[in-house]
Amino acid sequence: MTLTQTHSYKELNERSVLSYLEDKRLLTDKEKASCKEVGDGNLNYVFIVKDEVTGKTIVAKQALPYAKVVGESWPLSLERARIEASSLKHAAKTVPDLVPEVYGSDEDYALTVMEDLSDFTILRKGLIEGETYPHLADHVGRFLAQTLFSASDEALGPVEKKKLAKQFINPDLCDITEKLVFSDPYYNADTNSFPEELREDVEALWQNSGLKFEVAKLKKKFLTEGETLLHGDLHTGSIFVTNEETKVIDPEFAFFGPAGFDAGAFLANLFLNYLAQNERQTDEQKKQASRQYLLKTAVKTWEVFEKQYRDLLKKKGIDEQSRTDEYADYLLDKIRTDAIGFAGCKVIRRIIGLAHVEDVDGIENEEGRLRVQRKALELGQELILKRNTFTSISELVTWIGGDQS
Ligand code: SR1
Ligand code: MG
Repeated sequence: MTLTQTHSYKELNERSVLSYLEDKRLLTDKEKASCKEVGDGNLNYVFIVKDEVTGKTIVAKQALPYAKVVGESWPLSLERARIEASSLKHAAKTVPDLVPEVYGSDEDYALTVMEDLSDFTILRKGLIEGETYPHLADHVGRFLAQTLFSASDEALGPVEKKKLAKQFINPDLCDITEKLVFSDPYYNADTNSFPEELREDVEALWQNSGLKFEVAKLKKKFLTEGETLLHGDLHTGSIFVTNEETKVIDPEFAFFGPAGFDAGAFLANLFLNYLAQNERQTDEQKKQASRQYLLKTAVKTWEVFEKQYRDLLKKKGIDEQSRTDEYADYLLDKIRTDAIGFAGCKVIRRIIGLAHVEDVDGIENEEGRLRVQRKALELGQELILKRNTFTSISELVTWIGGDQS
């Protein structure tokens, strides 16, 4: 449901969002409701609203016309709210259980009203605590297979795919990724942020022309290979979990890009947590258990993704050419190789670039934190440089487990 198109944009607050929702009949009575702004991301307001009459809670997410993490000096198009709502609705066609339900969206207000997931935990926070989630790999593997296949040329045919791709042109948010993931970490950019103690390691990376050439190739893929509709920012802060359920949120970076990009982001964040656990967890047994869980999750996610993607190609591939085993082998090799390279870029950006991750930055012991940051820089570079040498994610993970302990 599109709520309305009659107003122009106004930044909402905890009071005005209640009036808005009452006006749109998404709230019984604004005087009998409570609201809290809980957005801890980089770009948006997130209001949790409780209707005290029905007892129901909903989320109202509003995009700001600038990047909250930087300030008004970094303007951003509000189009991303429409893109996020459209992406959630698109994903709901194939994986309705894995995304929050959208109750309404308003392009003028850059607002999406959706299911409240307050009973869930942000995966990043859970993993930092050393929690494990039995269905995570199955769910993320299925999310990747279904969403990536459903918007591909092989599923839709080239004409329908291009019509869909037109709705997801997302220049501002792609520009953020292009800069923060593929460009800025590789030179002395103003946006970079890393401790002085890492300068030597970072400068060595800046001087590694072989690495920078490989990153340039991955950047070119990101810029030009519109293979399918991506989530665009699939880190562990974009996933909500319980023991039973998984919900992928926040697809405001959605666009048509290289199919390996989302898997790469997810793998990178598992690997960063894996490295961080070495310093976070003092109980040796618990440390090994959570690190094993992270590596197993990486492997299983890929296995689930690959199996389901192959099945989809075979059963739903639009033409004979896309249904052969040879073609599936070719495509999945490409997606895996790209995903490993993108994972490397995602690991490096979280150490050198503007936006870091709590898994690493929250390590209180400074020496321990620096050890993890150095290992992450090493791992990121190896993932990029060796991405063509791994024939499976299982092989990659065995190498990580042996080499990066
Ligand atoms: C300016 S936004 C910084 C980062 O936050 C988002 O989650 C994306 O990862 C983006 O790169
Ligand atoms: Mg986000």
